[in-house]
Order: sequence, then structure tokens, then C-alpha cells
Amino acid sequence: MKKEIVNKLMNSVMNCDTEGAVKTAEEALKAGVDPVEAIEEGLAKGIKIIGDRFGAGEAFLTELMIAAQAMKQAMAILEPAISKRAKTAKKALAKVMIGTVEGDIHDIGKTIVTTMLTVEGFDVIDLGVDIPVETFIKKTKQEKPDIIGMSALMTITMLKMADVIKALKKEGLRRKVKVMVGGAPTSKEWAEIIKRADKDLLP
Ligand code: B12
Repeated sequence: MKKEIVNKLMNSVMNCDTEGAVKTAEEALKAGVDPVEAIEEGLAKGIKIIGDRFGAGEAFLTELMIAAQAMKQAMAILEPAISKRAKTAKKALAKVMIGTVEGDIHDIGKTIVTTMLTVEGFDVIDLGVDIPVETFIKKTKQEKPDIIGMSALMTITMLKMADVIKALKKEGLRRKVKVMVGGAPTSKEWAEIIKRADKDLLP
């Protein structure tokens, strides 16, 4: 039953069925489906399938846009159920500042990460999307985060992550923060490359 609902979520997004995605998200909560599983195993799988079709020239950008809208609206129903689990620690575990890098407006994954970190007791500042290097630097000076999270969904924009790290170093901020990168095109290998570039930049 729960598995069926999760599959229905996947299919609704894949088929650009916003109404179906919203209704199924409500059904999922009623049936006691884990909202994180509903997002990761249902909605996210659906958007990945249509994304792959788009990449193969088998789907139009408008379809991608509608599917993304369906996913966002279903997430809006599921997220409050995740937020309810928020740990009520007196002191935040750490301050995280997160943003999607310049040139990139993808924010679905970043929003999930923001919700999960908040639930786990981190103080999260979400800068939004299309964030220039200068803004990462300016906000780091203002907010003094312990961790900076960067999201990129395109191979071209993920390069901006290295630019932010370089700028942090140039401004003498690199040793004061940990840097976290994520988004579909990133990988362990990419994290290693970023780490190496980072090391070279350290005195
Ligand atoms: C939805 C989507 C869109 C939506 C975005 C809506 C939105 N508000 O986000 C719309 C329709 C607007 C869109 C636009 C475009 N898109 Co698009 N899009 C996608 C799609 C289908 C899904 C992305 C997504 O939301 N996935 C679901 C989430 C849950 O997964 P995720 O983002 O990977 O996040 C998870 C992890 O990666 C991680 N994570 C994410 N961020 C972070 C950050 C940190 C710090 C950490 C720790 C973890 C973490 O946690 C998340 C939870 O598990 C992908 C396909 C794909 N396979 O990724 C294409 C894709 C990314 N898009 C693509 C393209 C080309 C475009 C456009 C250029 C299309 C165009 N011609 O205009 C534009 C770009 C606009 C821009 N300047 O950014 C390409 C990129 C190709 C490439 N190799 O660079 C892809 C891969 C599609 C394809 N197969 O060709 N897109």
C-alpha cells in the first residue's frame, strides 16, 4: 500500500500531473508514509526520469517546468510533516549558509537539504538561487556561518563552487568555515577535486 503510494508520487511527477501529485502527497501523509521517503523515493525519482528524457531530447522544457511545479507543490504538503520532527535543542548544532551558485536556478534539492538540516538542529540561512561569488563572500562576513553549502545542478555552474572557495581564501575566510557541495552532477570525485584545489590554495 505504502509502496504503491510512493510509486504514484513518482508517476504523477513524471507525467506532469500536479493535481495527482498534490492529492497523492495528502494520501501519503494519511497512510503514514515517511515523508522523506515520499520525497526521495517518489517525487525525486519522478523528476529524475523526466529530466533524463529531457536530456535525451524526448521531453520538452515546458514538461520539465510543469513536472518541477508538481514536485514543489507536493513537497509543500510533505515538508511540514518533516519539520514537525525538528529537534528542540537549545543551541543550534552549527550555522549553515546555503545557496545555489551563480547561473543556476535549480532549488528543489537545496530546499530538501535546508529542511533536513533544520530538522536536525542546524541554524540554516538559505541565500536562494543564482548567488554570485561576491554575495557568498559578503554574507559570510555578515553571518559568520560555520559551514557554507553550495548547490549546483549543471556541469557548467558547478565550476562556480571552486570560484567561491578561491574567493574565501583570498578574503582570509577559508579557515573559518567548512565547505559542503552538492547537487546531481557533483560526486565524491568532484568533492576530491574541490578539496585538492582547496588544499593548493591554503598557505
Ligand atoms: C527540475 C529541473 C529543472 C527545473 C528547476 C526547478 C527548480 N525550481 O529547481 C527547471 C525546469 C526550471 C529547469 C531549468 C533548466 N534546466 Co534543469 N533540471 C531539472 C531536473 C529534471 C531535476 C533537478 C531536481 O530538482 N532534482 C531533484 C532533487 C531532489 O535532486 P538534486 O537537486 O540532485 O538534490 C539532491 C542532492 O543532489 C543533494 N543536494 C542538492 N544540493 C545540495 C547542496 C548541498 C550543500 C548538499 C550537501 C547536498 C545537495 O540533496 C538533494 C536531496 O537528495 C534535472 C535532471 C536531473 N537528473 O537532475 C534537470 C537538469 C539539471 N536541467 C538541465 C538543464 C540543461 C536546464 C536548463 C538549462 C534548460 C533550458 N534549456 O533552459 C534550465 C537551466 C536554468 C538555470 N539557469 O538554472 C540539465 C543540466 C545538464 C548539465 N549537464 O549541465 C539537467 C541535468 C537535465 C538534463 N538531463 O539535461 N530544470
